[in-house]
Amino acid sequence: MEIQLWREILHPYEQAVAELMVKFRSLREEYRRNNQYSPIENVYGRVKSVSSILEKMQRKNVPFERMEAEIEDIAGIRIICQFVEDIEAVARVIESRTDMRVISLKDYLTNKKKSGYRSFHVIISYTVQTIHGPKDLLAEIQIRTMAMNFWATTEHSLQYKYKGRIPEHITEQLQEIADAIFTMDTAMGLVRSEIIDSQLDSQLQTELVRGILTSIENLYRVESAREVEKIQTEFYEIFKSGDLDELRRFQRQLDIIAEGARAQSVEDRLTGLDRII
Ligand code: 0O2
Repeated sequence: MEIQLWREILHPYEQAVAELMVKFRSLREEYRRNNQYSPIENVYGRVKSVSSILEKMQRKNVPFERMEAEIEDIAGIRIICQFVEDIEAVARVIESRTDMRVISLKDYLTNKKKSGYRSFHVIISYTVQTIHGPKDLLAEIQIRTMAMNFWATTEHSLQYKYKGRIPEHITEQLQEIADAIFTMDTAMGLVRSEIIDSQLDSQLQTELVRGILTSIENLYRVESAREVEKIQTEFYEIFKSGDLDELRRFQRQLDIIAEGARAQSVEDRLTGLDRII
């Protein structure tokens, strides 16, 4: 197969990876904007390299004409979660979407691989729009925790170093580490709600402060500098107290002041117009 042809074959996969990354990242942003906990912590994506595709085809005895049907991970998305419990939540989100169709699931969480590998894989069918019309292709979404990802990334680099023949004693150590990581992940699950509450509070504080600062900036246009300075000092005092309810109340108060100032400036303009007419 010529280089040019590979580029043509892989282009829709590049498009799919780019689109899917945008979709999953904006899902995460949407949760955060709504001050909800996001089961998605990070999203990565890649198109499999030609050499890796060829190696897999060789290993699995796949002819070129069956490549797109049988190599399911030419387009690969990796979704990283904080907690094991989030993995199922992400899988459910994927299943409920209308812009992708689940083809199969591989549960390496309950059935870890012999290597110690743990992850949840969802194979989807996804349609990209090309200049030749719509094209359906397969993509693999790997969902795992940060700790599982740490293990898999490290083990993957050893696979590369030892060309798939990692010495027995290292393999055993890796299996033990994988189990220790799973024990740690499970223990983290016990304090999940505590951690989520604290993260949501910090998220909320960031959003409130951002809103308040924008309101104060806007007030500079309609209020005297002295008045705005007073408001700013009050904001610093409330911020120092760390009281989120107070911050929320302060933001509402600022909204009311801004609304009043806006109404006043419209009235002033109308009065000015009256005078001209
Ligand atoms: P890359 O570089 O990530 O593309 P397989 O026969 O296991 O190679 P299969 O049957 O198509 O592949 O599906 P499977 O088992 O779900 O594996 C697909 C991908 O999962 C792999 O792609 C890896 O990314 C990951 N994976 C599976 N098993 C392991 C493992 O033991 N260790 C690590 N680190 N990753 C694993 P590729 O093509 O191997 O690699």
